[in-house]
Amino acid sequence: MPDQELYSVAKPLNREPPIRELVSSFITPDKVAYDRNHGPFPVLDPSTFRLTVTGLVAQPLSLSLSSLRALPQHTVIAALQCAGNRRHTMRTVVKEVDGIDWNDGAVCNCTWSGPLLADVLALAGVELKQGDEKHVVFNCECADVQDDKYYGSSIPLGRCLDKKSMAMLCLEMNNAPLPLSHGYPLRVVLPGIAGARWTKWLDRIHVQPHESGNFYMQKDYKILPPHIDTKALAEAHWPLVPAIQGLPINSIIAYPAANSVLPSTSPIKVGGYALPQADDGPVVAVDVSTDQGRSWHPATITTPTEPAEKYKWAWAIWKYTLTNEQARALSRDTKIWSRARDRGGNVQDGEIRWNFRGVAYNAYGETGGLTVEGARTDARL
Ligand SMILES: Nc1nc2c(c(=O)[nH]1)N[C@H]1C(S)=C(S)[C@@H](COP(=O)(O)O)O[C@H]1N2
Ligand SMILES: [Mo]
Repeated sequence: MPDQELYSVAKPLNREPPIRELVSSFITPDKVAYDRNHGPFPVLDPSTFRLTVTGLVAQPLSLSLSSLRALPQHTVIAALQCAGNRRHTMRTVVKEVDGIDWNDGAVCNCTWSGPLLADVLALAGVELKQGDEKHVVFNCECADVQDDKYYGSSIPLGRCLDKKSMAMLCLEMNNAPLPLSHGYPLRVVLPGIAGARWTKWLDRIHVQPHESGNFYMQKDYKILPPHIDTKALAEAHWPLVPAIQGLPINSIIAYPAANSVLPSTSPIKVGGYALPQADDGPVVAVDVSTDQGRSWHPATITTPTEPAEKYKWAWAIWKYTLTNEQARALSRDTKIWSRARDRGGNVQDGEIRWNFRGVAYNAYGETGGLTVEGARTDARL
C-alpha cells in the first residue's frame, strides 16, 4: 500500500470535485469522484482478507479475494450519488438543514467490476421464497464510524438475487483495483440505489428477516416530513419513515456558474449532468428554460444512452447553446433552468421538498445572475 492518510472519526475525508471538472468526462476518474466517509479508512491485508457470509444461509462462507476473483466477473456502468447531493441549494433556498454542505458534486459515474451478489448468495445456498421480505445486510465491521459501532446498510433479498439488478461485490473501479478511499479491497455496488447503501471495505454479508438496524439505515438517509425540523422531533420520527433506497430523477447546470461574466464574442453554452430515477433510466431528454418554465427547449445529450439496458443506471452529460434571441433577452435576473426526463417517464417537476436532513433534493437545475462582457446592463445608459 502506498502511504496514504487514513483520516479519523473526528475528521473523515469528505470532498467533492469542482463541478466543471466533474462534467468533463462520462466516466469519472477515481481521483475526481467525491469522497464520503463517516470515519477513517481501514487498512486491510489482501492476503488475509475474508468476506464472511452469515445469517439465514444454508452454507455460511468465508471468502478470500482470490475466491471472489474466481467467480464469473461482470461490469456495470452506474452513477454513485450521495443522498445529500445538492443539499447546499436546499438550505440556501428554503432554510437550514442538518448535514454536510454538498454542492452538486457528490455524485460520480464509473464502471464497477466483480462477481454478482446473486452468485455469491447462491454459493451460500440462499433461495428466495414466496413473499420473502428478508434483507441482506452489508457491513464494514473493521472500521470505526461516528454514530455506531460500524458502518452498515441493507437492501431486500429479492433485489440481491435478481441478476438483472447487477448488485455486485466490486473489486475494480474503472478497470483498476478499487482505490483505498473507495473501499479497497471490496465494496458492494448497488446500481439504482443511493450511495449510503454501497458499503465500502465490505467484510460481512448477513441475511436476516428485516432491515439493517445500523444508525445509517435507521436514523439517517431518510426523507422526514417538512414539519420535522429539529433533532429532537426527528428522534421520534425516524422509525415512521422508510430508509432511502432509490433516488429521484435529477439534473443540474454545471456552467456557466451563477453570477459569472460571459465573453460577448461567443455563443452562450449551458451544460451539466442528469440522473435517472432509481431503475428507470437511462435519461432520455434534458430541456432548458430561460423564461421560468414558460417554454422548454431540448438540450443535446452528449453521452451514450443506447442500448438502454447498458446505460440505465448511468448519468447523462448534456449541453445547450442559447439562441440569439435568448442571449439578447438575458439579464441579471434571468434564471436558466434544466429539467430531465428518463425512460420510465419520470420528469423533474421543479418542486422543492425541504426535509431536515437535506436529502433527495431534485428541484430544477439552475443558474443565473449572468452578465455578458461589455453589455449595457446599466439603467443610466
Ligand atoms: N464503510 C463505509 N462505507 C460507506 C460509507 C462510510 O462512511 N463507510 N459512506 C457511504 C456513503 S453515505 C456514500 S455516499 C458512499 C460514498 O462513496 P465514495 O466515498 O466512494 O464516493 O459510500 C457509502 N459507503
Ligand atoms: Mo452519502
